[in-house]
Amino acid sequence: MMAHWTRPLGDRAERLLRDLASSTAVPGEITRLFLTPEHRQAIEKVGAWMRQAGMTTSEDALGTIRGLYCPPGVTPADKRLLIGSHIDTVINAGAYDGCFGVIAGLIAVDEIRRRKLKLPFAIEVLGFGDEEGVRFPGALTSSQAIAGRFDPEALEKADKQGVTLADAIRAFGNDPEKIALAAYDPDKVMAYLEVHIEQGPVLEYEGLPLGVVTAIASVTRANIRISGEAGHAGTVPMRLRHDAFSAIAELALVIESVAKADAENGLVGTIGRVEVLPGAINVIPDRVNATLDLRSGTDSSRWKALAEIRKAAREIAARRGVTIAIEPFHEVPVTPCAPHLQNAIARTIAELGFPVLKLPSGAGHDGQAVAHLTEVGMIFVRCAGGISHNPAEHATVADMGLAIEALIRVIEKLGDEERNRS
Ligand code: HGY
Ligand code: MN
Ligand code: MN
Repeated sequence: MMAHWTRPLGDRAERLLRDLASSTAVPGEITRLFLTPEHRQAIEKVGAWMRQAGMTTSEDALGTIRGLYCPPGVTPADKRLLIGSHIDTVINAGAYDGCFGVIAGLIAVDEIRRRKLKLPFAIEVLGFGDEEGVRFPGALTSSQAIAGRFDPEALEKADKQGVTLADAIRAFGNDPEKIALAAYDPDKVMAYLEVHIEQGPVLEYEGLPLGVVTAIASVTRANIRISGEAGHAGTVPMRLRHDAFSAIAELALVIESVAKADAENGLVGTIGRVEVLPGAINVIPDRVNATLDLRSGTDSSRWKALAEIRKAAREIAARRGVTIAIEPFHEVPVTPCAPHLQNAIARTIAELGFPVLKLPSGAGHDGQAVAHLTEVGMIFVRCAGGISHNPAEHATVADMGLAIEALIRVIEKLGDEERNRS
């Protein structure tokens, strides 16, 4: 019965998500990269929904849209609970990754206001714009900024069109000089909560709508640059070739076997992009630019895997007469979720009538950056087939309604904890 009662919350979320999905670079699919016109449109939509939910809105220098709600008796000078996720997407994305966490936050605030729930703190909902890190090298830049951890060197990094982050910020109507103002005072922040689809198959397999996240996996993102020797595809015998593509192909299989060998730590390795040059059908490739995404549930197993991959790369390079450079450009350690937040989420899921499952996140989240500012808690929502970063990504209205009700009840629990503390 409880699930039925929360369904209207999910219906509302679905409507807003469908609207948000239409802010895209490519009609018919969802592609919304950082600091693009479609990102601007999404900010306008989310800002309007936040204001309709009784929040006052602001936008920081990196385009994070913020909605602040002060319950009766609370002022903006008081401590605030942060709730957030991201509204940027990967290419040809699903409609729920990130966006549902922002929509869930604003609907939860509207419900808290409607139910006249008393809280001893303010709530600020944040819609980050660069969690995916698809347009510029690096990721989590907007959530790093609120945590006071933005790296100014990122401003000079360029996208594929050669536009630097600094220029993109200015073209977006903001001022890179003001990024430091985006940072919160840690003493004024209570905690950060993020609701996110699981992006994996576990909750669906266990038949559960919600889960408690224990930690967010560690990640290394690296560029792999290979240099060999171009040659005529018809005249150079195989034994005399220095084929850059054959080298990346061999290294890719090594990465796959290294990851498969450490499934217990949840090690995964992915080569998501390979550029083969010069790219002519009858020329032996002399250059390859590829990307490596390496993740694990422990930092030590990720470092060990990276060392094995580097060792194999040295052997392949020597044998094939090519050079192979593996250049990490983004590293995030394992991010644990705060035990007391896990506990509040677990008690809430049990209250809603479901078994409590605690699980790690293989996907990265803004919480990895916000963890440098405050304690982080995450609620996972079941998604169909565990599919994500794919237009087939889907969460049911029923599960989204339960997730929003759970978020509201966790906020209430944090209010009780805060009152008992003071
Ligand atoms: O790549 C990730 O794990 C996240 O979806 N950005
Ligand atoms: Mn996400
Ligand atoms: Mn994602």
